[in-house]
Amino acid sequence: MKSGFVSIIGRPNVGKSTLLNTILGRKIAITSNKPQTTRNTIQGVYNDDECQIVFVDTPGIHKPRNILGKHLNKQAYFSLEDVDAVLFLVDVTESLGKGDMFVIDKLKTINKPVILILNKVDKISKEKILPKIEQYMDLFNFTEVIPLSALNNDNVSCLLDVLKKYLSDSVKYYDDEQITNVSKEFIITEFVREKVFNLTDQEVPHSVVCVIESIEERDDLMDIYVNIIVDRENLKKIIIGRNGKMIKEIGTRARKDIENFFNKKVYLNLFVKTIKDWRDKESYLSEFGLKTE
Ligand SMILES: Nc1nc2c(ncn2[C@@H]2O[C@H](COP(=O)(O)OP(=O)(O)OP(=O)(O)O)[C@@H](O)[C@H]2O)c(=O)[nH]1
Ligand SMILES: [Mg+2]
Repeated sequence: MKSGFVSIIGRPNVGKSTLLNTILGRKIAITSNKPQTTRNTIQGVYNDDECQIVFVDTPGIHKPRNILGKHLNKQAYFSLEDVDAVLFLVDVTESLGKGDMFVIDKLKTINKPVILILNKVDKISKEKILPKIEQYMDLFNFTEVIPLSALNNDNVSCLLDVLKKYLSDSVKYYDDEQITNVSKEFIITEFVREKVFNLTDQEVPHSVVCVIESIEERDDLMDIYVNIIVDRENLKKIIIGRNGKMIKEIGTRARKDIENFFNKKVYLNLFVKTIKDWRDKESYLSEFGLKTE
């Protein structure tokens, strides 16, 4: 039995969380077509007969323009410590640019095997992949290069095989049935936040924080109350939608994910509040790496 930690890093929106979910065969990390979806590092545990690999999904690394940006990068950088290997994910449909250089500069400061993952190969023709690999290899000495499609689960098993040779330990960090380190509360609020990301426009989701009010559990039933906190009154209106249509859709979709995850029947009650009406300003601000004065 071999075991180890592997960090998944890269620019925002390249498919890091999608890859984690595909590897685990279960959805634990939220995904969206908007950058900066992931705000916290999340560990996902992969087990097979030969190994246990703890994957660390991270917020996308980018040139920070504000305190939230710095906060997200810091978490991603932190994940580079104490891991056996690093997966550097790139979106093969995007051209290599300043954003990649920003991450590669960081990779140069760590002394770890880094595997280049060219993700989203389902979106381009095969002949275009090789020149991409050459471009990246000119910039950094990646120990391996693996093209794959996280979304279509294409070539992901090859990545798992390759990773086995990098595992340095032989202890199990997690019990077989435990698939993540994050709490029940975190998973629930993330599923709600994901629906806000997926159903609203660009400006809305980035100021959203979801907080559990209460969870009551009886037998195979969960009664859950979640507050959706935003920083402006007009965002509250957008999230509620005309005649409550939007909040209803967010609730229906989030409930399905929560039911699937916990395998229980769920009653999900959502409330939208603005930060000025919210009792716990500190927890809202800390999501963005901010503090109250
Ligand atoms: N076509 C295609 N789309 C993909 C693939 N992998 C991910 N995506 C899409 O890319 C978008 C971003 O995926 P995420 O997994 O949220 O990306 P991320 O790197 O975790 O993003 P951040 O958390 O914001 O840093 C989503 O719309 C995914 O469905 C892939 O292999 N092929
Ligand atoms: Mg993500």
